[in-house]
Amino acid sequence: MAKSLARSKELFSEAQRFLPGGVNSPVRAFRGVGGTPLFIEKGEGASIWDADGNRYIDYVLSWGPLLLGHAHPAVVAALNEQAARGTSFGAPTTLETQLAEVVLALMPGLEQVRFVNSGTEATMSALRLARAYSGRNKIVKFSGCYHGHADMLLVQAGSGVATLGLPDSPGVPESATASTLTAEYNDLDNIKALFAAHGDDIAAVIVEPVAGNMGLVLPEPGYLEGLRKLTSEHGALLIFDEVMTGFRVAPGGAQGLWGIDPDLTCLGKVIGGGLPVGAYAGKRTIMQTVAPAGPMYQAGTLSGNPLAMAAGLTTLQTAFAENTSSADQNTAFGQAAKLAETLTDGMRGLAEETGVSLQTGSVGTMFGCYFLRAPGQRITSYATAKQYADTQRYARFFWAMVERGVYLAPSQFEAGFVSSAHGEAEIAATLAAAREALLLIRDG
Ligand code: KE4
Repeated sequence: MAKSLARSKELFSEAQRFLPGGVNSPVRAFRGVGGTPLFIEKGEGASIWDADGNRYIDYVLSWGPLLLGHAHPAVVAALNEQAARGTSFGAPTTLETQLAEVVLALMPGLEQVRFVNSGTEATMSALRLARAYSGRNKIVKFSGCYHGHADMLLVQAGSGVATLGLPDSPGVPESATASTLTAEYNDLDNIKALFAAHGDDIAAVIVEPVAGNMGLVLPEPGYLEGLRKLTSEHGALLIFDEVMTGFRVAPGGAQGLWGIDPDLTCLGKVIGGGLPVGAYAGKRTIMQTVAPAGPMYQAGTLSGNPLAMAAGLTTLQTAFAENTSSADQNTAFGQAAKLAETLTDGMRGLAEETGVSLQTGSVGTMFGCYFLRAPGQRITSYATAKQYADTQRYARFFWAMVERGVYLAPSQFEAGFVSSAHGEAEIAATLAAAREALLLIRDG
């Protein structure tokens, strides 16, 4: 029986009176899949409930932050306890030191960290730091990679901008992007040519080590190592934007998974456990450039906010604590990663069974699922994502899954996430729904 979404429709038209597009972030408006966005009223564990009371298994998880799922008791308790002691002081608290210690312990290549309030602030500040430290101006990003909405980065961004078809946004002055070079992801020759032309003036290369904003695209074997070698040879800093991949693809992020040592790392999402946080981190010699230790200015009223620190600290401590109760000494993270693999293995089996062409895979607790226009196509970059991804078919699949109680990213150019609150039952129910949905869109 079709789900009633009447209340979401009402709330959306009311929201549009007060908020541009009725939302506070474009991708939430469902332009990538059409129809009315679901207004969510509650989340608990792996589930969310919309304003009409419909329940869904959630694979968006606030776009990655909720590694433990919604309203995890330990996170809620930590927030309640801290709130009762005060929500913000604008002064140092030991919570910031504690979270920094845990982050640096999980990512041993990092020596110092600065907390900010979003991933956008993290990448914007890391690039300013790279320019301040190197004395150079140019920066390099990759088509299809998204690093937040700072002016200098809104050129051929992935994610929301790709979905909205805005290759670069109005309001971004030429001067802001004049020093931003764009290269092709997974193409070492392309960036080598760029360095040959501009090498001495490139301050930094910023990259999503696993691309999650054009759908899920893994680095080709040797690609990240190639970027590391090239940037070192030319004296440019390598910045890993691990806002999404940090503590999601592996306990030590992509840098831990593949043993790459970037000069700077951007973090966000998981380290805030659902509260607004971002961070940029790196070698002490570089981070000592940041005010007040050094001359590079960056500041924030709510940076290191006690509530966000408490939620992030509890999330990381809970996710990576050895689960001594289970025989296989698993961690909550390890369980979620196993389920992501089970999900995408299952999707590959369903693609075989139904004859629908999919490109699907997982890295740790992150996964992707492209609907391909024809069998045998392989998406390895933004150009191939735009060429091969069947966004119409994805949209039909998305709504067929909503109908069956599963909430996926409302855009083909996004990644999905599993939490430690998901279990075998959720994965089995999701695959059963996917089988029906694939048969429906195959024949429909
Ligand atoms: P925020 O400013 O949205 O906290 O972080 C920006 C950002 C930076 N770097 C990476 C790799 C990111 O994925 C993001 C933000 N991710 C999107 C999801 N594709 C956030 C969702 C949204 O824009 O509403």
